[in-house]
Amino acid sequence: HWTAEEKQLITSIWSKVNVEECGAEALARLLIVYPWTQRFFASFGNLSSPTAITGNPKVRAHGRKVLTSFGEAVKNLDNIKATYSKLSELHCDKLHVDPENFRLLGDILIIVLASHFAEDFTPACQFAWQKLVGIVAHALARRYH
Ligand code: ZNH
Repeated sequence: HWTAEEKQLITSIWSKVNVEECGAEALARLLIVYPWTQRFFASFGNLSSPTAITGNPKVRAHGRKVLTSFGEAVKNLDNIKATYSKLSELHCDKLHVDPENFRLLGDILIIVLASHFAEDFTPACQFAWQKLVGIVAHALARRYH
C-alpha cells in the first residue's frame, strides 16, 4: 500500500520520463550488464557488443514496449497484480523468463531514472520506485508462485 507522498513521487517522475529513450536504455543496459539475458532475444539479431546492442532497432523498440507496459503499473498503483495477470501468464508459461530477470530490470530502471533525473531522484523517491519495481516484479512472477 502507498502513502499519498509515495504516489506523488512516482507520478511526478513518470510524467517526465521519455518512454522511448529510457525504455531503450534500460533494456540495452540489461542485455549488456547481464549478458545471459540475451538468450531471450535471439531473434533480435546482432547483440555482439555494447554498441551493437544500444544501436539495435529491435532492442530499442522492445525497450519502449516494455517501459510503456510498465506505465500501466504507474496508472494502476493499487491494482498491479490484476494489471499484469495476462503478461504474467505470457512470461511464465510461454516465454519462460526466470523471474529473477524482472528484479534485475527493475534495478536497472532505477539506475536509468537516477541518471536522468539526478536531483529529483531523492532517497524518498528511490524508496517509492524501489517498492514499485518490486511489486511489478512480483506481479509478473505471480504465475510461478
Ligand atoms: Zn517482457 C514481451 C512487458 C520484463 C522478456 N514483455 C513483452 C511484452 C510486454 C512485456 C508488454 C509484449 C507482449 C505482447 O506482445 O503481447 N516485460 C514486460 C514488463 C517487464 C518485462 C512490463 C518488466 C517490467 N520481459 C521482461 C524481462 C525479460 C522479458 C526482464 C527477459 C529478460 N518480454 C520478454 C520477451 C518477450 C517479451 C522475450 C517477447 C519478445 C518478442 O517480441 O519476441
